Amino acid sequence: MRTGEQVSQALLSRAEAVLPGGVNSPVRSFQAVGLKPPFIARGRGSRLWDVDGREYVDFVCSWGPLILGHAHPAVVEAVERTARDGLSFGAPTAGEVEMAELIAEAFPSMEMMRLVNSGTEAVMSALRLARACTGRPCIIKFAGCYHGHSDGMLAQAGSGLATAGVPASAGVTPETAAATLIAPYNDPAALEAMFAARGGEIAAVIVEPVAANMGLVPPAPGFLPFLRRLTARHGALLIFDEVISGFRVAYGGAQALYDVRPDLTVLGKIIGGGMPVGAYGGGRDLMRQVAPLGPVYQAGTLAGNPVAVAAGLATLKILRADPAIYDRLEKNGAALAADLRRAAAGAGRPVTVTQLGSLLTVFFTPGPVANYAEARRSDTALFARFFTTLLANGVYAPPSQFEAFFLSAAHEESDLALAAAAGAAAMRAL
Ligand code: KE4
Repeated sequence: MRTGEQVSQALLSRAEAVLPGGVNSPVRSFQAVGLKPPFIARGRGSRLWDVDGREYVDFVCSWGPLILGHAHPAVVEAVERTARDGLSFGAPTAGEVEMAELIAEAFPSMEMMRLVNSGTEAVMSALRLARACTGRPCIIKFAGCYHGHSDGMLAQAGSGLATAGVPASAGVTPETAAATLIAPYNDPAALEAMFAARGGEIAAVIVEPVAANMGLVPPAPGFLPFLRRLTARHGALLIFDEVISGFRVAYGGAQALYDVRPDLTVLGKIIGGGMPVGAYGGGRDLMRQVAPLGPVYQAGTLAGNPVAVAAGLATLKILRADPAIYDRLEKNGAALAADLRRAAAGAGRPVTVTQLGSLLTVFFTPGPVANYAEARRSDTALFARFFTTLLANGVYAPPSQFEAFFLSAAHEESDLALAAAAGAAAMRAL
């Protein structure tokens, strides 16, 4: 078996000639941790193998979709079986109906929905629908929350007390960004002030009900019910972006966990089981505004693709049949978080470890971490050194301080023990 990095490095050289940064999504470049990424050859259960034969315990799980672990036999079988009858028809199929019915059962707020190909596409469509239904132009998002790369969501806080967004990417126009207002997460007073100032222009508030794109930052007690009351009071829609939290923090997502009913929900990742599927949905009164019934256009060649839906359906059916999975995810997530806290304390390293179910983040700051400004106080150079030692010890963690570890149902005691030992070595080596 080859060791070292020869094959990965050769592939990266070729990749960099034809793909920006050698990758098809920026975070995969490992730029945030100052390393070259290993190219992955295969995965099974909780494990990954790179093209040079190195084995890892995987805590990225494709950034969330693989809650059952890699290459789950039932998921692979569903894909193989479906593909034998054809890959795509551009026509309605039974699988899409079954998928929508299953999601509607798990998420009662989603009486009607549309399947699309990614979380980005689902968010983009939900925002268009919110603007159409309210006749208002502005969207509130929270600093540190990520909702995919549609233009309006690539907006960041401007200078001073300005709440109107400024472009967070080249190619996004100032006018587009300015229609996105940026609020601090977990800050009711700031939201009240924004609605007092511009409530009549605000179509919706979009929120990660469990934030995981600034690292894991759970909602403060009462924050989500507050958002529900505030938006209802001002005639704005509440949109839960549950692309990560949906079917992860609970079978019914964060809206079940916190008992808050949004107007629209966005899903992705797990509902595709590793294949490209997104969804947005809500009350029938809203969703009937979507073409061909209503004036809000949204379409997609591969939306509801039979093979992708088969992978998602197989995944959701296993989760539905075994609710104990969520107890195990919480137990394992809490155990790993405790081990990492103990390792940091043993090394005299002040860190803040957040954990909720199968999600966790080690922030290299004394904390607290309740919003993006506080998350940004983390020492990203220390995180990069922590990450590097984990990787050298066979632990494939998310390559950024501002992402979350993902555990799967396939992670066993031995995986957690390996991660705890690697974490302790990494904390000592800082
Ligand atoms: P996609 O378009 O990547 O399917 O989904 C966008 C999206 C929307 N909403 C939330 C809450 C998300 O976390 C995401 C995508 N998540 C990132 C990881 N934090 C995907 C990884 C990547 O961009 O490569």
